Parts: sequence; structure tokens; C-alpha cells
Amino acid sequence: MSPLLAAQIQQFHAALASVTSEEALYELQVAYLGKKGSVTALKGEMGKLPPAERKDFGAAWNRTRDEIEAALERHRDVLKARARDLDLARVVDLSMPPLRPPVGSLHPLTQTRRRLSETFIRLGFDVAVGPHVEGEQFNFDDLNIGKDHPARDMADTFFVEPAAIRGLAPGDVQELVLRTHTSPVQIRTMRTRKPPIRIIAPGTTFRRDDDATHSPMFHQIEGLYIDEGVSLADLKATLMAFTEDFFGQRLAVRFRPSFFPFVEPGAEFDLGCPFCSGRGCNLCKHTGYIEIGGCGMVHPGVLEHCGIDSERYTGWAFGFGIDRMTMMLHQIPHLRLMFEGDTRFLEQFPC
Ligand code: FA5
Repeated sequence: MSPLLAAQIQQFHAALASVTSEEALYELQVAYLGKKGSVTALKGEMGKLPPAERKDFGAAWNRTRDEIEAALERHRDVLKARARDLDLARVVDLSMPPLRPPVGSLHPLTQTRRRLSETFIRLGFDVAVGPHVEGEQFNFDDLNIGKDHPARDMADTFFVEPAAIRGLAPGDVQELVLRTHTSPVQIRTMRTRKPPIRIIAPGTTFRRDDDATHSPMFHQIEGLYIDEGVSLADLKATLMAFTEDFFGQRLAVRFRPSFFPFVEPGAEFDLGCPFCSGRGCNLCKHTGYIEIGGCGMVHPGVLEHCGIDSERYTGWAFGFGIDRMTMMLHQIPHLRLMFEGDTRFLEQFPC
């Protein structure tokens, strides 16, 4: 190869090694291969050579140009890759943990219902279910709630078209209601099972109610224990064990005498407010206690309606509001928040 061309290649590679930008690379290309570039200028030298040497010089010049062009191309790729890495490093912090795709979670009420069921299952209870649309006999009559009882008032109860219902004699048509409590599941269970009976029945219930702590659609959990020699002391011990397990702390409990036609004696079950430890706060309306629901010893008349010998067996029952317990657990100020389906609210209860 001509020493002139060899010197050009050497100089070019030395200059290329210090090029760090695409602009500088373009300038180098122009300096060697542009119209007035040093390699382009050497092409003019060919005419000055003896004719016999021109062919070899021409071939060597072509090789020199090809080598320079290939080196320029390779260097351009390297610079582009370097710039891309730099951009990535600026935008993406590769040391950060990967983003998780958004995942849904169980509704806070479902979470509470499952926790309640798990707690009572651990205490030896089975889970029983009943329909939302219930006959008046199971929702009211068999629970000693007579035809003239205020609970049957149109103001409280949603009535549905009368029809025959499962579980009663064929052709027995009844007034149907959306069940106003989970207590009809007591009746369904006692009619179909023999003591000892130990069940819980969580489920949806309906009443014509609507304010900050009352909703037309709400949830209760019923508990029922029937056997020989069951006493009020068993009820108290079970509810205390449940409270400790569910709330993870020993809260004060209070039984306030109250009237429900299907229990005797009957009581309201209150819990010492877990937020203020009984000192008084907005959630417990400054009483130090929060009402959870009703309970008591199953009325002998109810046992007899279900074919259970009330001389031999006794039992207790309770019915608690799941929505209220969820409000207590999470300090939710208004019941309606739980039924609006607003994801900004629901996202606060991951599970
Ligand atoms: C009853 O429903 C009885 N069946 C409970 C019972 C069962 C007593 C077994 C004795 C033996 P009560 O109407 O008080 O009782 O309702 C029980 C709980 O359900 C209330 O303390 C409250 O927590 C909840 N509750 C009642 N109505 C609503 C409503 N509209 N919205 C939200 N929660 C409600």
C-alpha cells in the first residue's frame, strides 16, 4: 500500500479513538472523506503516477475509503448504545424493586365475615346458611314474633310477593319478606338437626333503615348453641373468648337486659370501646361501650316450634351486626361508605 494512504489510516484511527460524540464523528468523516478531505485529496495524486502503478493505487485507495467508512459506522453504533444506556440510567432506577400490577382485594365486610367465621369455627361451631327471601313463618312466627308485633310493620320490613317456599309443606303459600335478621337460620337449623347444635350463620339482611349507622341492606352473624344443660354462663364465656380472639385483646364486656321475643332472658351485648379503652370517644358516643347485638337464652316456645323438647334441652343464641364490627375495627365513620363501591375507599383495606 502507498505510504501516503497507510499514514492516512494510522492518523484516522488515532483521531477516532478520542471521538465521544456523533457531531465530532461527523467532523472526522468530513476531514477524511468529505469533498476537501485528506483521503479524497489523495485520489488526485493518482493522475501523477506512471500508468502501470495507477491501477494498484486505485485499488488501495478504495480499500482505505472502505476501511474508514466501516470504522466510522462501528464507532457510530457504539456512541448510540452509550447514549441509550445513559438515558435509561437517568429515567429508570434499576436498583428499585419492580412495580407490582394493581391487585384487587376482598371487601372489608367480607374480610370481617371471614375472620368472624374462622374465630367461631376454632371455637367448635359449624357454618349454616339460609335464603335472603324468607317466609313470614321462619322470619317471624316461629320466633314468637306475633302478627301484631311492631317488627312486622311495613316501616321496618321489605315485603315480597307471596309464594310457596322451600322447607314448608307443598302448597303452603306464605307472605314473603327480605329477611330482617339472620335469626330464621336458627329455625331452619333446629327444624332439620337434632341437638347438640352449635352453628353460626353469617349473612345479608334487610330493613327499611337508613342513617350513619343503619343501612337498608346490612349483615349479621347469628350464633346458636343447643344441648342439655346449656346456661347463660356458657353464653358469656363463649362471647368473652370470641371477643379476645377477634379483637386480639381482652375488652370489657357488658350484658344489658333487653327484650327479644325469641329469647328469655334477653340482653344486648356491648363491648368496651377498643379505641378509647372505655374512657369515652366519638365512636362509642362517650359511653365507653359499643353495642354489638342481641343475645339470650332460646325461648322454650321457639324450641317447641322446631320440635325440640324444651324440658330436656336449653340453649342460647346471639345476633351481631357485622357492619358495626367492621366500622369499629377500621374506625369507619359512616356505614354508607362500605356500599358505594368507591375504589379510593376500598383500596385502604388490602388483604
Ligand atoms: C336482631 O336482629 C336479633 N335477631 C338479634 C338476636 C339474635 C337477639 C339472637 C337475640 C338472639 P337487632 O335488631 O338489635 O337484633 O339487630 C342486631 C344488630 O344488627 C344491631 O345491634 C346492629 O349491630 C345490627 N343492625 C340492625 N339494624 C341494622 C341496620 N339497619 N344497619 C346496620 N346494622 C344493623
